[in-house]
Amino acid sequence: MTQVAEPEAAQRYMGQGLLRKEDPELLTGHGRFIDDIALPGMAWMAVARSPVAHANITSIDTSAAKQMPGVLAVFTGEELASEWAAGLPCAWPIGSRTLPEDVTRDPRIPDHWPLAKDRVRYQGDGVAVVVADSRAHAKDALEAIDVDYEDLPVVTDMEEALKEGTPVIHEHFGDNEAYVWSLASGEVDKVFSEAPVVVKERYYHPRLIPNAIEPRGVVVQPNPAMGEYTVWSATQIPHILKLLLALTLNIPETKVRVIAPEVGGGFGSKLNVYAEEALALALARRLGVPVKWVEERSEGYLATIHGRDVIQEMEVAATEEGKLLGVRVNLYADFGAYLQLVTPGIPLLGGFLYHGVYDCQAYSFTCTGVFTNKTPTDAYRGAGRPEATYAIERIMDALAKRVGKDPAEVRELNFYAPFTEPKEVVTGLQFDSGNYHASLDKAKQLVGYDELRAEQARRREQGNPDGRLLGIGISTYIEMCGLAPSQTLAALKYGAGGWESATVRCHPTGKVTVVTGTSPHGQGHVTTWSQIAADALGVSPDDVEVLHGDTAVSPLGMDTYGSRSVAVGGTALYKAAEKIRAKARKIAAHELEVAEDDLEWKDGKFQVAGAPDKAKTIPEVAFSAWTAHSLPADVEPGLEATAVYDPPNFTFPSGAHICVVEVDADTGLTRIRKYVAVDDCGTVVNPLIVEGQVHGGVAQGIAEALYEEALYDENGTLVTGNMSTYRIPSAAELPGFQLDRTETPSTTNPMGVKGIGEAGTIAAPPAVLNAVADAVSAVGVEFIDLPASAERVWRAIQDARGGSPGARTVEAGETGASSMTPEADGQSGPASSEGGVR
Ligand code: MCN
Repeated sequence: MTQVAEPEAAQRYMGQGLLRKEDPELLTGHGRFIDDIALPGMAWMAVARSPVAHANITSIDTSAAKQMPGVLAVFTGEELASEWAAGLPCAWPIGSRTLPEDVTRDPRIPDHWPLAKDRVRYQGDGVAVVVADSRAHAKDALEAIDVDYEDLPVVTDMEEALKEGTPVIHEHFGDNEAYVWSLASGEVDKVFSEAPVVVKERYYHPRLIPNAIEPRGVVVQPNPAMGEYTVWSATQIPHILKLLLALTLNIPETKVRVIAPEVGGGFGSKLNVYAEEALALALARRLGVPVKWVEERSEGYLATIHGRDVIQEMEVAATEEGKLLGVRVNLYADFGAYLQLVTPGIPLLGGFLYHGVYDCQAYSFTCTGVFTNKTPTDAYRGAGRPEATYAIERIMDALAKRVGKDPAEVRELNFYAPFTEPKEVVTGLQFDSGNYHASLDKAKQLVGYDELRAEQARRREQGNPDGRLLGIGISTYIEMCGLAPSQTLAALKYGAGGWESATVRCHPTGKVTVVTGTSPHGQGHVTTWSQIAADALGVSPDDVEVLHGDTAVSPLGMDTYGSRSVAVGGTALYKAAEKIRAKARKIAAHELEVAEDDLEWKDGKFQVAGAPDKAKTIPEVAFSAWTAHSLPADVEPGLEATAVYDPPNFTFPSGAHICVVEVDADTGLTRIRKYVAVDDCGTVVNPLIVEGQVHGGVAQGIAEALYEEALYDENGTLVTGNMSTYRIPSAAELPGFQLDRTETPSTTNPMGVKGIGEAGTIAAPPAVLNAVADAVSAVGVEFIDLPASAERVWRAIQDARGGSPGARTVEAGETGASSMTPEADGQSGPASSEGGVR
């Protein structure tokens, strides 16, 4: 366990797997979520949504709906137009970079109103809103709204969308290109033209639908006399939401309070400012009553952002030995119909990392963002980094195959040597610290890599008599989190800062309150923040209360996303505690009648050097600071401090995941036999919570690898619009994971911590796909892409074996998206053997 950087701090709780303080309330049903909120006189909101993907609205008749029982009001987009000072915000308009040859075009940000006014652009676009005395009455009234649509041609395929002559979704832009953004370093063309080995592959990363257990929801309570509003929202970002709702609705920011109560998961999907949040606030203002909306699951599949949906043309140049020379990436990102809060920036989060943990001299990345008639995409766990990791980790296997080496060997050949000081890499980033050999060594050892390869060779020699194909897949990933410093974010045109705040309040009874600007929604900040505070102040974690998620209680915050919270918010807390100790030291010295320098902070208290029985604890000092009976002349009463921390750099967690699969050659069904994850998130605050984060992340990554894919038909109808058609694995489909860690402390912050919240989701998909590809290579399959569903694998095997009636070839680079229906992909035939998959 790495020691806290503060040399005199006693470390007692950091590194311990304390049980989560959050859990008793949640497990006994006492957690208060949005749907638990009921206010006197509260009305319910329901949104009428377009059933078609692209159409002009020629008329909306709400007269019958207004007559329905319990209905208070019905409004169309036109009727609410005066409520908005601005459309729904896109806060990351990304900066323009012009490398090479003028291939950059700044993003076009379309107007995005909470309700469409004259045209709908995706199935689920809101067209009208009902407010009624109950949820059932509001829903019933939706049925009575009569909308006439004049259908327009629909574009769901991002490559089609870019072709000349394709219908344009936002006509005034002239075409469907949202932007082109590029980044280059080194002599890319020269490296590629001279390299003895060039490997090129094309990957499609499917569109994913987030499935947090709690759907989205919002309640707004107006105080008409004061012009004030309290907004409860199932959000990850109460602070950002408050600011942006105030701007969108032209309400003074000081009159809006946002509370994120218990939030049942978000995975990026609640990192947004949604139409329903703006609508509920506008309606509460207009009608003067509290307004509540809670999303239904199938509604959420249309109205909550989707993730991923990118085509990646990935190329690497290398020597005959497999030493990487250059990486060239051409990416197409399907943004759907509008740009949500940070949509344009998501590909950039991967754009700097397509070389992974491998040293190379030339790099080029170009991303073209595309509008289509689909739900907007935005941040979904990993956000850009799973895409980059997938591409580089898949192609490292292809490179290994090409140069005739083991995938582990090629990786080891290309790893950066271990480093403990920041290292500048080809994209200009400064990796904070890393030891990639150590995590792969450990993972190989844990999984029994050499034995598995020997077993694989043996089984192949015998012709795999049981029909089960053994595959081993490696993913040695890196990611970046805790985006900072704020000046760097400015250069990328990110609309907010990268800092975080914490306030520590030491009460006279010895109890401590920590107020944090982070907004946990499952990550356990109450527990880990208590551990950090306890060590820094010499108290028990049980004596620490952590307050979060309410802009009136913690006014200064940048919220929780991008695995930033411990590296930025945890460090802010660490720094606030340092301020407390600095003040407490003065008081303790005064009371003990010694010089400050004579005191040492040891075992959680100030002790007089050489006379340890003369000591003061922080609780004792807090009491003295409260009575203020005998304070030094220059010291104010009270023991409270705030720190706002803007880190000097990102943190770069990394690790090695190895997946072992057996693919049934007759059905295409993949069974994960073993999954080993060795992650390096620097110093660990709470190993139990870190393991939980990896568990959840890996499960999500396996789901992405084997099951999940949002599919649209040619009319732009989401055909995987509910949980029976969009396949989410249950625990039954997942193996036990074997987890371990290496610890390479970050140089970015004094605790040495790096993030862990997204690591599993980033690492797992290529580990699984490399394993499946390795398995089916034994029967001649050259390429397999996401998701490796039983049917897709079965068809690839049939094709490699020379075809079978009705077999559909899966080719390298097939986008596989819009033409496939769930019936055609995994709900029948071979995939029926998937049994428990919902
Ligand atoms: N931690 C630790 N030691 C470390 C790193 C982290 O003990 N070296 C602890 C932290 O103190 C914190 C937890 O692990 O309690 C996660 O910390 P961090 O990596 O900083 O991530 P965030 O708290 O910022 O969470 C965001 C991240 C993201 S981006 C997504 S998406 C995600 C995730 O967390 N969504 C989640 N994990 C989730 N977990 C749940 N249950 N629900 C979600 O929606």
